[in-house]
Amino acid sequence: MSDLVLATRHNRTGVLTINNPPVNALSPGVPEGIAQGIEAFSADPAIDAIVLIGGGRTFIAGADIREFSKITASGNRGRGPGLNPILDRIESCPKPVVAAIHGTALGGGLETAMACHYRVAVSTAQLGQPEVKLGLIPGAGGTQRLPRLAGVEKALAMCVSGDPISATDALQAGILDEILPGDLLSGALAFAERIAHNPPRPTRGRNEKLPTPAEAAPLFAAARASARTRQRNLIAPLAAIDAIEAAVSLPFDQGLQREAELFQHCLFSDQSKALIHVFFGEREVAKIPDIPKNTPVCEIRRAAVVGAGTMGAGIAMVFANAGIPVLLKESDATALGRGLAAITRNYESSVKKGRLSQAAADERLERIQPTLTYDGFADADIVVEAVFEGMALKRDVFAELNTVCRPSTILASNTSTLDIDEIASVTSRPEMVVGTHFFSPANVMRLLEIVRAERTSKETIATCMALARRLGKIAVLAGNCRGFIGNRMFGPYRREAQFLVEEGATPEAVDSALYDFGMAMGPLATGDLAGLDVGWRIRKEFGDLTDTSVRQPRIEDRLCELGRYGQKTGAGWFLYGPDRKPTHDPETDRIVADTRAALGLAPRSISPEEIVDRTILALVNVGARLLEEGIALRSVDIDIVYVTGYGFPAWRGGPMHYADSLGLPRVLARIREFERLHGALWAPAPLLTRLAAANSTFSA
Ligand code: 3H9
Repeated sequence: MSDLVLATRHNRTGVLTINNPPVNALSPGVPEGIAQGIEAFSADPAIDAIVLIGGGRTFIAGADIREFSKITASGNRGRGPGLNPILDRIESCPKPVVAAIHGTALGGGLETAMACHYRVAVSTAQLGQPEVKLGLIPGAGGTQRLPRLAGVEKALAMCVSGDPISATDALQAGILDEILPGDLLSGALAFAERIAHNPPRPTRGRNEKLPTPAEAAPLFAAARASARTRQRNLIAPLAAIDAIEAAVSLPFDQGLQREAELFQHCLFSDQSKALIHVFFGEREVAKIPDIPKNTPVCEIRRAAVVGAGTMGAGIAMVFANAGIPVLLKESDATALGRGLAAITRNYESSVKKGRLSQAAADERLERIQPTLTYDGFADADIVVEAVFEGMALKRDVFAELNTVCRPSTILASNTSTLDIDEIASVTSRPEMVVGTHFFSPANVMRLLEIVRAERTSKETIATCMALARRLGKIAVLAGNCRGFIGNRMFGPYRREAQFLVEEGATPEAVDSALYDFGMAMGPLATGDLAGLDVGWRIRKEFGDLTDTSVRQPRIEDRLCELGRYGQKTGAGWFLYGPDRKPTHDPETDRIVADTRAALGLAPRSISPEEIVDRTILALVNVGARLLEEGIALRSVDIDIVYVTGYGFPAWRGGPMHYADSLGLPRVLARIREFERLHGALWAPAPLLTRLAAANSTFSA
């Protein structure tokens, strides 16, 4: 028998322990090992019941996701019957089989557990069918067995959202038979002894919770309507609904057949390839080639934030939410009061929405200590500066922090664009200075760009990467340049959006083309949300407004001159009422028309396809430059920045994956066309030219 599955005996119970660290994925050898174990114990007269349990930290976290890319790369759509014959073997075992669950039973892991006759778990276990998050549906009977155990409504909720549920929830739903206190294996053995002589109860035959097709029809209609709006553009949620519908309308084996067809369709889709790229990418970005895993890190017990504006207040909440006490400093009492009021409102709203208990909210609020002085900063292990975006002010703050903080305190700047080397130069500890660029709202957005300056030490970076994980963030390491990865690319993206308006597109047409492409929001409405004045101030700081060497976008500067900063002033590109929904503003039309006239541009008709290519390929071209300059370590780092911080659709995998999927020769040809029409701003990045010539990809 394979050493991935260990068979042992405990009195008259056979135990199969899966040993495939770290997450006991169903890699080749694991399902076969389980099947062999079941066979052997079935045939053994000294065994009455069988327990299936995970070794290490978890039950089975699902199929081995790496295997999927091998299947799709082989192009073999006629994949064999997969896991089903093995699950069939478990389900038809004449002796009761008990799944004993700790950690997570996800995807194929839950499917395996559901093929067992009983399921017990520890109270901290989580169960789920997360396949949709990978652009897939459960492919080993999950859509057929789950509705039989938990009913159609619960099965729909789990398979369509992909979110895991707690053991308590699973017990109530009928997925679990018992939650065991104490040691899982001992509890499961006792349970197995108790039920050893019960007749096995195959899940496939438990039809009592299945409604008739007519009864279930409204549930499926509602699920489809909700998926179409809440999971816009995604094919897997709808496929999961179709598969669960088959559980209601077809006998079990035909239902399995239907599930297999839908699974295959999803597996070979571009969406699934992109989502799997994002799954591994989110983990890959934590690995920094020149910073080994064993690099020493400092323990972060206390933090401090300077600046209680939108970003500072949000960052203080991030620390408090992770259990880290934090000082929040402002220079004047009114601003501090405003920051604290915003934090309090935020926690109150979470309590009202049922996302947080009152006690937890109080505890978090207590961890945030407001202050008008630097008293207590000497105890902080890290300070995050989040003051106004201007170099002079940042230099003053860092010079002061350098004197009030211990020499071992990490000094981090939340700047979104400014030079970290220059900021570090005013301190006597440049090795402890780093950029930590949070995204707004800081307590919600998952991305954290960690910016490595010339002299930032490996320990400082390793500490910040580890801290990010503790804060629940996905950290991506960026080099030091104007805008780092995210904003350096966002500049040309938004520049092209504005040029398109100057050339003839309406602001609505630009935003809707990109929304339809899958972006969470159009680029112009995004500017209105972030505040157009932010970019304007930066453009002034960098002298862009007077730079005549390249074409400059003009409309947004004009909007700012008129005090139209976006949502916060009620108008920017669009007009905003109390509901904050963008609506058409004739005043913008006038400003656009005046700007076009001043620039001597006659408006032309522009297709949605051109809008997408001009903006998205601008991202790709700068992305290629960032790779060449070493600002981004790998193309996947750029993808993760865009998917987690800029609303780029995960199902397109990020801008660089998207370019790879189009084919780089095609991308280059389009960029060359734009260069011919629009000049030097579109000069293709040399890396792109080289890769396209070799018909290669960014990820290769
Ligand atoms: C499925 O089951 C389809 C079936 O319906 C059909 C079957 C025919 N495979 O996340 P972590 C790696 S689809 C391969 O850092 P955590 C991961 O890349 C699958 N590798 O740990 C990382 O590697 P590295 C449905 C996997 O404690 C390491 O394990 N299941 C898999 O923060 C540690 O991972 C899912 O979608 C895998 N399935 O979180 C579950 N899972 O160290 C996906 C993990 O080299 N997994 N790895 O970077 C998860 O959600 C989380 O990993 C989990 C642990 C919650 C389990």
